[in-house]
Amino acid sequence: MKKRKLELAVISDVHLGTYGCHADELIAYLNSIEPKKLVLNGDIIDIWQFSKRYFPASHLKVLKKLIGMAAKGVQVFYITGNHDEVLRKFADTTVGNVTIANKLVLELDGKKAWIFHGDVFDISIQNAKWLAKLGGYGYDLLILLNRMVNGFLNKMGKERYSLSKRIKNGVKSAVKYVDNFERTACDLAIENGYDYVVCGHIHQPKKEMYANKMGSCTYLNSGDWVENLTALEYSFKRWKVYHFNQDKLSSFFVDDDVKELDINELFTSITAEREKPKKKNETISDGEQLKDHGLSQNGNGV
Ligand SMILES: [Mn+2]
Repeated sequence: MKKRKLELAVISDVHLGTYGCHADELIAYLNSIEPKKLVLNGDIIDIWQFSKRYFPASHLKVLKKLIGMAAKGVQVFYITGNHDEVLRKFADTTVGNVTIANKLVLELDGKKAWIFHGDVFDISIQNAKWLAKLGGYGYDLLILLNRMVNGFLNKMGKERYSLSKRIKNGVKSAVKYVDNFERTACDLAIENGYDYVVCGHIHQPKKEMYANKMGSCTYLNSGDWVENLTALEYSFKRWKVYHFNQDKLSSFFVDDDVKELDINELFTSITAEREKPKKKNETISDGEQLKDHGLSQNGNGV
């Protein structure tokens, strides 16, 4: 199987160690890609709900695969979420190719991507709005605030804040929350001059342009590997939401976004990274220029 070469892949909300996690599908996905960078955007290992009684071999295999990718030279960023917040102690630690962080800024073809899990908006999206304006400092304060509130709830014998609970409590409030989440993330991204804001947490895969009076940005959410089985992929200067259930047999296709690209640039970026000689007799359904360039290999159930 030919692996798809990507500049960057982002996954989040895998929830290893819980019954909902689709580990086999995730391994199949990870085996199908060859990213330069891999961002694990929070809630990868569900340490919060972790029990020794449930951690099947397939879940362990995911961890092994991730470590293997790092060992083979993939730059891996483990961004902490609320279900793996115990790792926040290790924020800004780098071991080999793996960096643990609470948030991340990546430069992608001259544009800035702001990447974080998104649970900082949990306790109060209103507080989040003004606190996060303090930049990196505000983000850390918000993490602290969330931890304090959850610690307090714990002491009071109440259950800690849970997004899935909130969703169960009513579709209407969940829709409102998601909408508020996305808008807050975008407003803050625009204010801080980021071109992309990349989150997880709410299990709602999305790629959408957002604009306000101050400017515009692209909102991206990598979804989850519990229900949606989705990832974000960045290559050829564009983002794509990858849906495992729909895209596994057509992992790369020429869509409108790609047609807008300079075709030579696309060609160069593919051939430059390709080690094996191209097959000549395969063709792609549309686009004369793409013929004989070996691009069709990508459309072949990779
Ligand atoms: Mn989360």
